[in-house]
Amino acid sequence: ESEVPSFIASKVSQYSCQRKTTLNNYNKKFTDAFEIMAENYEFKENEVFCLEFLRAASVLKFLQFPVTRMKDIQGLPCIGDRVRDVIEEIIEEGESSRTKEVLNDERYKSFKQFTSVFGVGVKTSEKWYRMGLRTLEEVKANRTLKLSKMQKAGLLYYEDLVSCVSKAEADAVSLIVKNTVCMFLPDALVTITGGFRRGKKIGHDIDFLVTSPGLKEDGELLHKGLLLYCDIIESTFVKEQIPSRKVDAMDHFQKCFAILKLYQPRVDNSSNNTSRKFDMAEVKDWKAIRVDLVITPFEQYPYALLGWTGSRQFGRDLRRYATHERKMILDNHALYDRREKIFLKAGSEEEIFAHLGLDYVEPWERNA
Ligand code: DGT
Ligand code: MG
Repeated sequence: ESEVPSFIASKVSQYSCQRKTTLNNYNKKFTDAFEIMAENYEFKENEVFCLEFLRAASVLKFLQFPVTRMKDIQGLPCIGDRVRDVIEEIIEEGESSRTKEVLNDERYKSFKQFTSVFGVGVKTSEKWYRMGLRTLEEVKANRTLKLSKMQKAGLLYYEDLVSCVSKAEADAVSLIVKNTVCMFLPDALVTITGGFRRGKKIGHDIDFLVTSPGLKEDGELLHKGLLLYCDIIESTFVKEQIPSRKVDAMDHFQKCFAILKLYQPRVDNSSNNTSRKFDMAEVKDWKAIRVDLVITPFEQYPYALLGWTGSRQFGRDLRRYATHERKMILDNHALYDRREKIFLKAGSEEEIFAHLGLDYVEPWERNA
């Protein structure tokens, strides 16, 4: 047949925004290990080592074949010595002793539990760990802790929230959100972003972007009732604000980290009709679901869409690429050309890629 382009490791870009990464991962064995290592460094607030493992994971997710020999990774970018050691051990032993150590580490195990609660990050986990707390049971039993509203909600709906969101649930919530938003804002554009837009079948939350051609500066949309728990962050965007250079900076949109009550038809597993009446009263017929709603001005919508579609690594690399290769600054609101001292307008994601001189990458190819 015609020429199959042979794979040249040294031609692989160090930026994931110049690679196409689908959900088809041939190297899960390695990337799972890297992600555990990265998470442990995140818990230790060692950003450099954390990013090193996340970048390496992203490169291996891109490969169209499973790595079986050290020769397979020769010439690839973002594979430092620490990463190489883990790969070597997995190839030889089938697993990594470093990763196993992390999984058995008391601090890692506690942080993993603590951060699984909505509203609890590394900072809070650190505080609890220093207080001698080790498990969520201990956290719940501790009467002296001052929990935020968000954390209280996180614990109250914990079981529902840790069980992931399915695509079917995302579609159901999407209908509800669209219908509700359209009651207040008839010409609204409501788009699912995050992992579901990248084609994932499960997620930890559902991310939505809301805009409309006539959207006022501060939509009062979020201040109307629909949510079980809602932490509304008001917009802090200032017009013509130069994008932030920080790769992981939060954006300035009005947004809401919410928990939505999704009513679900009950699945009746009991064949025993006598117990049924009793069960029906007990069974909860809804599930708590984490939803992020982001409200954006119409002109910023393509930038917000690109930023919120992710993946996180893809977004980081887009910004890093803009800064280092184009002397531009990209964030979720705008793209600023530092040489020309102008903001580059865009009506679609395609136009943003074009401004950056990048080939367009489809959402399902952004699973870096
Ligand atoms: P998931 O929900 O765990 O299945 O995976 P994703 O990819 O949907 O991740 P998620 O929901 O945490 O965030 C969606 C995207 O939005 C993520 O890829 C990057 C972006 N994003 C979320 N939060 C922030 C933030 O605080 N700052 C910035 N710059 N971007 C964010
Ligand atoms: Mg998400």
